[in-house]
Amino acid sequence: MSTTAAAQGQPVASLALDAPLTIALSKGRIFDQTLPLLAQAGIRPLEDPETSRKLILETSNPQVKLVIIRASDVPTYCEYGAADLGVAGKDVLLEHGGEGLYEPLDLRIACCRLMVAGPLLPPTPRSGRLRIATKYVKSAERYYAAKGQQVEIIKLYGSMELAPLVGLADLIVDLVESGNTLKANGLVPLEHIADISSRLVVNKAAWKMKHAAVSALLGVLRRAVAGRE
Ligand code: PRT
Ligand code: MG
Repeated sequence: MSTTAAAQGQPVASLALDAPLTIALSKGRIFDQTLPLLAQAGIRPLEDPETSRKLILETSNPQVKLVIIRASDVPTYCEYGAADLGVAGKDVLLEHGGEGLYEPLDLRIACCRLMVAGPLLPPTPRSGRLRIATKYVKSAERYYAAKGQQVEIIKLYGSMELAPLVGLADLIVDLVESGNTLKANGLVPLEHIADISSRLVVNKAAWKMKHAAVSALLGVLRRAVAGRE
């Protein structure tokens, strides 16, 4: 068990960085769960994204800015260097493909499972092929291809749980945390596809050009994650 201030959750002196860093985060669970980790590096946002309309937040470290964007846009901002670093769910990274990015650290936050779910009674496919509704088209395609099962995948952007209830699809592929959303809609988790957590991603050019600053921050975050185990 580590006895460092970071491991004990005590405030730590602000990290000295020799280059400015922009970190992309999405509002909600990722922002909320990344904040205590950044606090271990002395990085605290000066405003709350839930109440501020600003999309760029200054922090207690003048070298560090946070950009607040949609969860699924985080890999794109990092890939193109609009942000040096970001925090993204593995579900989002699997869909994006991870081009132009390094993924050096599993932050072990925002954990859930990517699953096949559906009604308790197994569906009878109308045309021989099961219809699968999902936001996670690539992950679903890979999963069924690996099983050697031909399915029809229908892309949705949200409320996947509705699809089997209204006859749009036989099954869904979605994230499950407590299982309450499935249960509330009369669905059950059926097959486990992958364990999901959020990852620190780094733009490949920033990794080289701002190596000292990126690795200083990475070091503190790595110790903060390890200190929680
Ligand atoms: O909301 P928006 O469309 O902007 O983006 P987003 O939904 O991708 O963002 P957000 O903030 O909801 O999720 C960000 C990341 O959190 C995801 O990419 C996942 O990696 C992670 N995460 C962890 C989750 C959940 N747990 C989760 N439970 N993301 C979504 N959910 C949803 C799930 O889709 C389902 O609708 O919560 C519902 C299931 O929860 P339970 O507890 O009822 O099982
Ligand atoms: Mg959401």
